Amino acid sequence: MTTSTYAIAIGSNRRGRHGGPTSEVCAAIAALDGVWAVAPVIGSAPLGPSLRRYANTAVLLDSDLSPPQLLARLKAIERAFGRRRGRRWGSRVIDLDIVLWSRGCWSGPGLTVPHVAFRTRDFVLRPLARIAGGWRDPVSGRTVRQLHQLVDRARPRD
Ligand code: PH2
Ligand code: MG
Ligand code: MG
Repeated sequence: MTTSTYAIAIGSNRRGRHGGPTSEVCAAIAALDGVWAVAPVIGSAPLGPSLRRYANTAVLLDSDLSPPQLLARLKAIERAFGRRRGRRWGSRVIDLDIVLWSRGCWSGPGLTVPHVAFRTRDFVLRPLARIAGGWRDPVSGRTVRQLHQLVDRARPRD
């Protein structure tokens, strides 16, 4: 496959061998190939059962990999960082999610692109809007900036 661009959301709310969540996020960015834009790292209140706050950011990268090939690479990095599969949404050293792909939509076993829930998540959209505000979601037709404005208006402040 020829080169395409991906938006990847990154999150951590657990210490790992690199340090606290922000250090884990930065180490994960360094482990990714083809990164050409990095959003500021934000702190965010946990969505779901975990009690620990998250460090979140987003990056843009260019890759020759197909979405399932890139997903396999992201999972390998998660494993190398000591991520364990456990309770859904349990605390994690690192989480790497494919959010958008420059070729549009992909659907296969265990992977849907665009990410099924990114449109309602402030912790994905706020960083992503800083580096890809004009990227248009092929499903809703809204840009990342517009999607972020919609969730930001409804967001409880933390
Ligand atoms: N990721 C989750 C569940 N909840 N909450 C925040 N604030 N940030 C995350 O990255 C996050 C979450 C599942 O991937
Ligand atoms: Mg996630
Ligand atoms: Mg994930």
